[in-house]
Amino acid sequence: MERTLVFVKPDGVQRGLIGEIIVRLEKRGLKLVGAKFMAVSDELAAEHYAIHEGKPFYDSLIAYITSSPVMAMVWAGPKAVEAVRQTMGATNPTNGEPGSVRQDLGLEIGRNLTHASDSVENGEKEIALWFKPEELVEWERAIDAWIFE
Ligand code: IDP
Ligand code: MG
Repeated sequence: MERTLVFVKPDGVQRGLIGEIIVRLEKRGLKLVGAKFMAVSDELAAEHYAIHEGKPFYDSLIAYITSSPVMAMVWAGPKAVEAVRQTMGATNPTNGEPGSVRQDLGLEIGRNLTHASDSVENGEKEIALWFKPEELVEWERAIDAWIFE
């Protein structure tokens, strides 16, 4: 089953929105397979956002993500990468995706509440960067047959 890395960014944690964001992913039918509440080191931030190095927003992005703890999670499901990106919405919250986390709960691109992997390949790389294999849980969910055809 496809997996994706999600984290509730420091603004989501400070605003008390961890639960709200988890509820949306749970209700969608996605399955939680890993979670940890953690501080992000400068090294992890730099590795995770290496692709954005040199961009005008890079320094403020690193400062933002390391400013306060995050809630990191791995979610699984059919087309989990696409489904989670959809639930989170556009990178810029005002780019209009009503019903999405970022549009419903946010206003600014530099305070857009969540991260979600953008491809299956990057998802697996990010999961390996953020989680040790033993931190991921393989489990049977009793309702799976009612969500996964
Ligand atoms: P994504 O999170 O939707 O995948 P990316 O383009 O990968 O978006 O950018 C990573 C993160 O960098 C964004 O979620 C946002 O926090 C921040 N970011 C991207 N573009 C800008 C910008 O133009 N100004 C400020 N922050 C930005
Ligand atoms: Mg991205």
